[in-house]
Amino acid sequence: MIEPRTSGRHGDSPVATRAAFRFDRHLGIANAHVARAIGMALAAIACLGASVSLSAARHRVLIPADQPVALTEPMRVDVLNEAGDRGLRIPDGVGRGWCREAGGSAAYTCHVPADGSYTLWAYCLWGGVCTNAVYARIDRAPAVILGNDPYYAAWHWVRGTSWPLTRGTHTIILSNHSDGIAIQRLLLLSDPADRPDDGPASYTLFYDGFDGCDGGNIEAWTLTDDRWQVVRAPGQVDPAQRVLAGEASPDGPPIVATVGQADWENYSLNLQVRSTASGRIAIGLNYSNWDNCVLVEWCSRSPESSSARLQIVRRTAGQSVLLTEREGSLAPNRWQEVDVTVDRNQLRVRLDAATVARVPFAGVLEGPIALVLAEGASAGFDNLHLQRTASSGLSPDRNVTRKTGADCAASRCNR
Ligand SMILES: [Ca+2]
Repeated sequence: MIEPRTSGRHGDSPVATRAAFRFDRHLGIANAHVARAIGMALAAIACLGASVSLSAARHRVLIPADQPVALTEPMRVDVLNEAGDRGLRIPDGVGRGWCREAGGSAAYTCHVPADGSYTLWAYCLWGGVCTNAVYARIDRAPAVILGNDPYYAAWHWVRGTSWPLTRGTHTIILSNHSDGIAIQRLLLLSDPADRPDDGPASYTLFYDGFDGCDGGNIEAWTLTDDRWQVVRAPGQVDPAQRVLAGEASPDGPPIVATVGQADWENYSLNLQVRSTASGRIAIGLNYSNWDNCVLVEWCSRSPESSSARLQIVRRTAGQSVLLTEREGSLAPNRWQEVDVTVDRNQLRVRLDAATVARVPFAGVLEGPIALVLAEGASAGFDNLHLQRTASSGLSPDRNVTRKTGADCAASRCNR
């Protein structure tokens, strides 16, 4: 069993650049069809704050984004495509809210027909890796980030946070997180398994491609030491891509990179990994701390073992229980994709879409995750994506074109 260092600090932020957001005329045409389809599907409820009851306990509240009750620059109501659909836009280059370069907000009122927990969805168009989010809050609740998903230059639904709401009138406020964004509709759904009728949907809980315009991405992480770096990695298809790379010493302690919050739950994990030196490469799940987590570990051949193997280990109060062990390894110097999901009380690990391990698992993936390197291992990680797992068999719709995102052009915030 590998043991980590316990000290932690944030890593250096990547200097990055920022993509110009361009409204694509062809995109406008293509998405006009989607928009019209959605418009017809929702025609019965297409009025400000209108709601329909789909069953006794299932409600939808649609809020067209072009009808704010209050609006401050640089947010504006604009025509968003060649079909003439209108909505909310923050033009590109007017300032990023999260950097406090600009403000801007839009307020909407809506009527909620019954008490319940409502999930906010928004039909959005993001420009790129630096222009893919807004802040959203309702009434006096704290603002949360809506978006930060890796689907660019294509209209799609984004699943946001959920709020407990009482029957009656509420106010949703969107405010400037990133410039270069557009939103056509907001939708509150009382059933967590419900989703908008049409159009692709993103269930992103957290995404990091380490190409951040700002250094903000890596600041979400806690790194044990400077053996973790965000670097331009050889071997990526796009040489401008940055990745999180770590290099453990053969004799030193494991190095660990963690990200996540205690209230993250019910998600699946997808990431890319490229092993560049053998040793132990692990993904820590449900990572309260080193003594309390589940480890998916690839272990190289060693004096103790004649074969490379994959282990899944549950650690509870520092005690380890081996859940499964089988032969298997990561290919050297090649990007591979790892999926970890929990479904029907089984934890399943897939490598390049092939199932490589499956073990009984009570509960869900929840809380932070960790990347661990030990015994001389080095590896790069990229495109770490946590997606909310819908509770009733819904799976994330991955039909949206997944672009790597243009490099961001401006440096980080001046803070
Ligand atoms: Ca990347």
